[in-house]
Amino acid sequence: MGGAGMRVLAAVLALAAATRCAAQLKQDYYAAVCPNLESIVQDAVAKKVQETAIAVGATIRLFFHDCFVEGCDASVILVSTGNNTAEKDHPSNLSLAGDGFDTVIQAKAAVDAVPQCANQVSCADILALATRDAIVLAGGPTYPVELGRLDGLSSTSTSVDGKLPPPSFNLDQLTAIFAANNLSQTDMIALSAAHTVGFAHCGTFSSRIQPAAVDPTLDASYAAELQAACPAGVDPNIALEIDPITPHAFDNQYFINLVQGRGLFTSDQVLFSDDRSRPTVVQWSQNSSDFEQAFVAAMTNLGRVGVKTDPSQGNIRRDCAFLNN
Ligand code: HEM
Ligand SMILES: *[C@@H]1O[C@H](CO)[C@@H](O)[C@H](O)[C@H]1NC(C)=O
Ligand SMILES: *[C@@H]1O[C@H](CO)[C@@H](O)[C@H](O)[C@H]1NC(C)=O
Ligand SMILES: *[C@@H]1O[C@H](CO)[C@@H](O)[C@H](O)[C@H]1NC(C)=O
Ligand SMILES: CC(=O)N[C@H]1CO[C@H](CO)[C@@H](O)[C@@H]1O
Repeated sequence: MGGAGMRVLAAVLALAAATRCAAQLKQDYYAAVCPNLESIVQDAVAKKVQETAIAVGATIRLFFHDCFVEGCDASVILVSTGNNTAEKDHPSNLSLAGDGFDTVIQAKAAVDAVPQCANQVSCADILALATRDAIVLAGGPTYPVELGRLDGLSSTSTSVDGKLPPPSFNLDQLTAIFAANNLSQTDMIALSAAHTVGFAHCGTFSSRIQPAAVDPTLDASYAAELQAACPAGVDPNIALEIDPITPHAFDNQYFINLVQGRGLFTSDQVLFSDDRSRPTVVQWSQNSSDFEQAFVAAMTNLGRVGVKTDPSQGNIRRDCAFLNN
């Protein structure tokens, strides 16, 4: 075959591969092996959230970190071993709350307790389902979850470097790191609204509230509240609600806060400060159904990032925290 023919063939194969990858996740992936999967996971997540509402934010953030490092493959759940420091022990794991991990462990145990389902469902898919269920339990929109992800075969601390956005990022940096994950700027703005629930430690925003140089994009009275709550600046033991107005509700209050100069991180407030994203923030602050529609689309896209569907790339872990041996 000539060079041109090769190139055409390569292009056709690449297209076929891309199409196949996108098409391989499907809602009813486990219909035959575990028909009640959705309700089993939902019940387990509801039980966990009833025990501690902290599990809501913790689970949602865990899913985000999983997908942005090596794809949505539950690699973030693996623990470090004698030979290997895992993703979760990277310094920027910064406080991935233990209740997120436990939500997945509990849901996995509930799935495996049903003989038909035992060891049939990946931890990556259980995390994707649990995230949706946590959002719904907090009053957010429901959406169908695509399934069929395999669990990854490795997890290394070094693979986290540069993959997660720090709270100091500006709009261009945020847009670029989401684009690297096939997510649009609109997806990025919508997904940032996950900060409508959950907690943040003082050190993640302390640079914005230095008495000598308070970030001018921050509302003055909110800045004073934050200074009072984080007097020493970076006390690692203090965490505040990211959305103090409706901290437990998954709603569009996040965008209302941004319009009022009450975004907690630089990366939150910049979505309003920057002319290019402000119209979207204003729109979603005024229309929660428009926000919910964009959020559902963005979560679906997030759930497709780097997924592994070929048996050479992954498997179904028996214990989410350990590789099968
Ligand atoms: C846009 C860039 C993002 C940045 C810079 C960012 C940064 C952060 C930081 C610094 C924290 C506080 C961690 C702590 O101090 O404990 C946090 C918490 C959180 N983030 Fe993000 N995040 C981003 C996007 C996302 C996305 C896309 C999601 C999910 C869709 C998400 C969900 C959460 C949740 C739910 C919490 C609260 C966690 C808890 O209560 O345990 N974040 N984020
Ligand atoms: C560590 O590596 C050694 C040699 O490569 C191997 O024999 C051992 O099983 C590994 N231990 C763990 C806990 O992975
Ligand atoms: C929100 O936008 C939709 C169209 O996307 C419109 O049908 C609806 O009336 C709007 N709701 C509010 C409260 O403005
Ligand atoms: C982004 O999409 C392209 C084309 O579908 C795909 O080849 C690539 O693996 C995707 N990247 C991620 C991080 O999912
Ligand atoms: C929850 C968790 O795994 N936290 C770890 C994050 O990383 C630091 C530093 O590497 C560890 O000390 C934490 O235990």
